[in-house]
Amino acid sequence: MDTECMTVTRFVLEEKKRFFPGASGDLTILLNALLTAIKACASAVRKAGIAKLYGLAGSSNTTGDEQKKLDVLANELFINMLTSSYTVHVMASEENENYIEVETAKQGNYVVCFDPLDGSSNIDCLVTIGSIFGVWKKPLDSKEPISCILQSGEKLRCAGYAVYGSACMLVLATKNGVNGFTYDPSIGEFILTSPSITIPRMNEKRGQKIYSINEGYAKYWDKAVTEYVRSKKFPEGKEKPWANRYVGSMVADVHRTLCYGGVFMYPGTKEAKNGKIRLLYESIPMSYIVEMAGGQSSNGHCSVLKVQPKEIHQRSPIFLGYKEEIEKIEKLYEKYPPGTWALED
Ligand code: AHM
Ligand code: MG
Repeated sequence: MDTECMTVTRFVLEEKKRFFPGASGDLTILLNALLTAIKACASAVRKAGIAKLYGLAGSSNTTGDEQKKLDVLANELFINMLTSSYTVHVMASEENENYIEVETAKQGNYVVCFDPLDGSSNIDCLVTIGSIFGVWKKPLDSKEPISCILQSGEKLRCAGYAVYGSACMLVLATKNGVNGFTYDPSIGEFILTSPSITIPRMNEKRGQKIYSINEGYAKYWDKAVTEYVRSKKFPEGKEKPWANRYVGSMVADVHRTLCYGGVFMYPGTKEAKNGKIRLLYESIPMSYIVEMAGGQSSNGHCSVLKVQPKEIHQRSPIFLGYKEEIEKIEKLYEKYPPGTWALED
């Protein structure tokens, strides 16, 4: 056993000492609260079948206790752990229509937006799911909770995701870099296993040629996306076609993109002009992580981090992965602006 192991708590504390020696330590406490929620989610995901956490919420078990669906449980864990950390002012969750303001006695100076359990359609069939979060500082001049929530990705302090896959990994990004910690259930700790993660370069050996998109919606794609995907399937000359991988859990698809390279896309379509992925607690944190790891994000026009959110549950088209490929997509959107459809009705 490694008696010198770098746990995520130790890592965060050491980062604080190195880069922010005068800081209050509140962000460290906040991250610890998130870790507790994530560990509890990881444990619930592992035993969901036997604990009867699958399916719809609202049913009762034999002793009359109310049983909570996995995503309801995850949401309560995130809200309760963050509230009791005394570091959060206001939060927003995919599961709550409105923002959640922490009671005055427990308020702190941070703002957290999260998707407690992303990939819900994959829960019941045991495919990888995850949790996503972004952490901002409460702006000094903001009086209204909503203006604390509606901040762009350029103002993020840190972001991360937990992937509940064949192992559980926490990927944490700050402006000092991106690091991956694998959960060791035998000691209940996340251990640094992937230090200083960078997205591979397309032409380097570990950089794979993978495009990731729900091809089932091809009928509704615009011309830019249609042209781009066609160029991956039918490349010119001797170039080989790219592989297609699509899990349908953003955390899993983005994690693969970070590890192997490629391009992940959830574009706007004729049916859903802004796509499906939510800006504040899905697109922005994931884009921040990918950009901090040397990749690029875009909404088809500019980096997702530059977009000023206007609503809590706002959706946005998203493209992320290899920089040069995202640039190609943006060029295609210049040629075929959004709303230029590939197929007539
Ligand atoms: P959810 O937050 O309701 O789980 O939806 C978000 C998920 C993403 O994880 C994933 O990328 C996307 O939905 C898949 O959607 P689709 O089935 O339309 O391809
Ligand atoms: Mg989600």
